[in-house]
Amino acid sequence: MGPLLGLAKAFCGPALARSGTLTRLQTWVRPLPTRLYHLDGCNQDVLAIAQCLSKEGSNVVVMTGAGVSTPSGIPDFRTPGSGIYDNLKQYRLPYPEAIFDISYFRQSPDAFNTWAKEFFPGLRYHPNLAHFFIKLLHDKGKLVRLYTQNIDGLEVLTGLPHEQVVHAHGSFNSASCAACGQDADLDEYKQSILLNQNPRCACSEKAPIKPDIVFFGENLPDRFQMFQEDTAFSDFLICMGTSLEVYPFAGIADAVPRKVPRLLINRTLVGSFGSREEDCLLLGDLVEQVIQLCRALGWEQDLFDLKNAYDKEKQAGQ
Ligand code: CNA
Repeated sequence: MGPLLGLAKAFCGPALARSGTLTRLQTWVRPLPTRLYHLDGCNQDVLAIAQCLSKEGSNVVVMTGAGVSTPSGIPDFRTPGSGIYDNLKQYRLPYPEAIFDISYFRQSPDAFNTWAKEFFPGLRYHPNLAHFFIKLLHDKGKLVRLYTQNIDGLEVLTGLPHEQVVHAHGSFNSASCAACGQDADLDEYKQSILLNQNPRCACSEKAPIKPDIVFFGENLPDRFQMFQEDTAFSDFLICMGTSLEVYPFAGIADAVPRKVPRLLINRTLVGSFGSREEDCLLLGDLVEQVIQLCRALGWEQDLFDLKNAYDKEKQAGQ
């Protein structure tokens, strides 16, 4: 076991210590004192940030959350008014997180299946400039890996190679029984969901089938462990569109060495950003901030070229 995994286990408590694997948890057991988080502690000068990324960043680790996909029309969890947690009344859930809770899903899959029908990847939503910025980092030879909490698959639609992405909370690329784990036929599963059915396994428990996304209380995929090596050798971290409230994912931001510059692009200051000398911050709308940063890097045209090529291909395919 690596020292960082040991640390994660020490913080995340008995669930991890018991299983030897990393389990998706809703909150951090021991948050850092809030006085450490301060806007003033961050470099907010976009030109200086671009210069630093140009100069230092040849091994960039990117981490993303639901905020990266809100400009594509997919609501996040926690933005007041539009976030999923504020719009759950129709599902009559006992508590908001139940929609992604494995125990609740086994009893009542309807809420999740209704959500899945609308958000099934590749049907209604398309990548936006924030996703293409990550592809651009890859094209420029700077990206080590993207770690994403998102299950919408939009980052892959940009053409980012699969090996460059870790879907920390799984994806809709496969489906299986929530009880016996038997693989399900993905096309059949998708058709049933689109027809408002609740697909079930033929096993003795007749348990509901779920896509292989990681619910609260389930283990993260083995590939997530790559973050230990990736962060150890990183020279720049970019964190975008996440509240950093779900662990162990959020711990990636703290796993990079202290001398490594960390850039947060988000509407609000989150996690431990502001507590380190090298921390940088671009506060506000993600897409606007990404455009500003690309302009400062001299990459703006490249960014729009990627998006335009995608849009053209999409139109040709219709
Ligand atoms: P969250 O807790 O809802 O946080 C989102 C963050 O992004 C917040 O800090 C927002 O302020 C910020 N944000 C939202 N829109 C913008 C914007 N346009 N510009 C700048 N900042 C913005 O979401 P997290 O990802 O942190 O929560 C973790 C969960 C959410 C993950 O496990 C996901 O599985 C889950 N989720 C995923 C999706 C998806 O796949 N697109 C959608 C909803 C929820």
